Amino acid sequence: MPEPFFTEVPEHIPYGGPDADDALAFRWYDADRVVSGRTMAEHLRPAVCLWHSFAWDGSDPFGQATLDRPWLGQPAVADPMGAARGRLAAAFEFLEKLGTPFFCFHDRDLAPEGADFAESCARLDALVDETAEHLTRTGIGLLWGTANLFSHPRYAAGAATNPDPEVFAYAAAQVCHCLEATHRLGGANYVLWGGREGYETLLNTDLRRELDQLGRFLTLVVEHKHRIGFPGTILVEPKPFEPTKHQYDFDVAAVYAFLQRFDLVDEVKVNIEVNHATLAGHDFHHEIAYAMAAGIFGSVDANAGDDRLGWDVDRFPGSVEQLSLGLYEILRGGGLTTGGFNFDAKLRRQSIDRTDLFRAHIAGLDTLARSLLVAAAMVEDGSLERRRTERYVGWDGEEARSWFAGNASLAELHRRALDGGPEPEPVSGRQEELEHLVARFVERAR
Ligand code: XUL
Ligand code: CO
Repeated sequence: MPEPFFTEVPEHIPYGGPDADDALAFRWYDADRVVSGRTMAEHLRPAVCLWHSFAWDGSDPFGQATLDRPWLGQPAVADPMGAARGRLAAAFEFLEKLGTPFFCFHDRDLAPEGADFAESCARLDALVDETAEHLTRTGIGLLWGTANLFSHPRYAAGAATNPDPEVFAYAAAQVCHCLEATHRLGGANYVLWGGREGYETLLNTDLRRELDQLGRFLTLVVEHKHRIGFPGTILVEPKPFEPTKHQYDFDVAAVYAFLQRFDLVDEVKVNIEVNHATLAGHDFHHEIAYAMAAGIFGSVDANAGDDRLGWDVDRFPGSVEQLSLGLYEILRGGGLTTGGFNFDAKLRRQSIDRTDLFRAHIAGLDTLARSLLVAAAMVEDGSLERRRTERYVGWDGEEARSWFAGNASLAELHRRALDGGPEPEPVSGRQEELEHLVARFVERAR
């Protein structure tokens, strides 16, 4: 076994309860606590992402690396595979100590790109074998795998939507390999986030063609999933922009329309990221509710943003109210199936202590757990549901039901109004009361 990396952290982060003062203890996340018939871990299926936590060095567009990640930088140049193994060992030490049931990765978070495609595959395979050993030893599972189709310069103009078919073919080969790796590791889902599937300017972009390419690409992925017998869910992660000016998977509604056009609604679901919802001008609550209504909800990326920054900071989730409302929709829809809650907990550039990574994840998991308590209480209490249902009670009447079923034409409804049909009476939406009610659940969650 390699030397421990997180030497200031005990073997296991304990559950200390809401009044715990210890920064390295959970106050709300108690993995085995049963809430509405399932344990917290079963409800949330939380996952640590390797990307920003282990494969990012703290550099930003204005400055160099600040974080203590001994497997990046010079060590990665001198001995890329040794460095990658060191990183994987540190990641699993972290996962075991934190006690989360899942992790997730981009292919390039596990293994560095090689001199050619064959070497990249061989490197990934070697690290996947090593990951499989870590999974057997620890009992940790894989929530999802994904291919990084956005960092390498070949993808600057997109992967599936690139004007050059050779890039399309290269990306297809990379996804093929990563999907098989995800399958080998028992992954519950496979994610496609189209970071560069979009455009910088319409002046050089054939929008229609690029969308068709994206549809063809996703269809190939779905076909391959069935060919290899991957039982997991294929997930698309919407995001409106960044890094590209406009991304085709803009929000849940755009993805839903796209899936319908390419006849993929029954094959693909969405991975909804909290801050991507905000960037698209929506509430997280909206994106979850929309996906639920469309029957394409799959999983959550709980990365949060900053209220005043219009870009993606991928930090740990910190708002109980925001997550409670999303979780409320998920629970009233029956809860998660193959999905989970992943988050990056991308640190601020000044958070240079190794232990900061634990603090961020503990805080994020506590936010998720507390939100789960709030959401479960709202579902069990039932008064929000009742009030929503009551608002539509008029539609239970026989006449209204027949209109809904299509048994009235526009002209017949016109005639009905002329013949003295009743003047509708406005009623209060009672929004203040509802918001006050939600506040009560947030206050009382224990
Ligand atoms: C980028 C992002 C990614 C996806 C996976 O904004 O959210 O981490 O979750 O590629
Ligand atoms: Co994400």
